[in-house]
Amino acid sequence: MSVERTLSIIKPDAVSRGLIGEILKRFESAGLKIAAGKLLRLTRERAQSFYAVHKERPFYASLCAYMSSGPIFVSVLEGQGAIMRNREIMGATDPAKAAPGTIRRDCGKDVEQNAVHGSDGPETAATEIAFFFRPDEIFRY
Ligand code: DAT
Ligand code: MG
Repeated sequence: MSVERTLSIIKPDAVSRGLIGEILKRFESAGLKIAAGKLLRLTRERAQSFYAVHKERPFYASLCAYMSSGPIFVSVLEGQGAIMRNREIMGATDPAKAAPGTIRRDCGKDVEQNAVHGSDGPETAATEIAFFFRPDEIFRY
């Protein structure tokens, strides 16, 4: 397995409940390094752009309203197989169906307010990292 980078977002529901530290600790405990990070708030338009792949889905408008409702913490995670490793730590999309010990099971509220986002493959990881970070903002370990 090669060293990969993936984009993580700690979503508004988790930031508002003071869970940034708890979630970053889980990434670090799993051996993922934080190569970049910042707190920001998306405009509605930026949220629509980030989730454009879902624009035909019934939950798209609600998702974009929610993702622009407050600050988010975006980070680049780096490590062996980081993309799938992060998805494992996150758990299934719906917190009620996520495995015990996963971030979504422990920190998510419902299928929309599910605490974290993680890139789902190498191409989306590259696109999503570039959506938030310039190359010089990403640390090279
Ligand atoms: P994931 O975030 O696990 O990659 P996804 O890409 O299918 O899941 O969906 C993106 C986000 O959209 C998800 O984190 C929360 C929201 N979402 C997905 N399915 C939903 C549903 N049935 N109702 C409401 N929001 C949903
Ligand atoms: Mg997805």
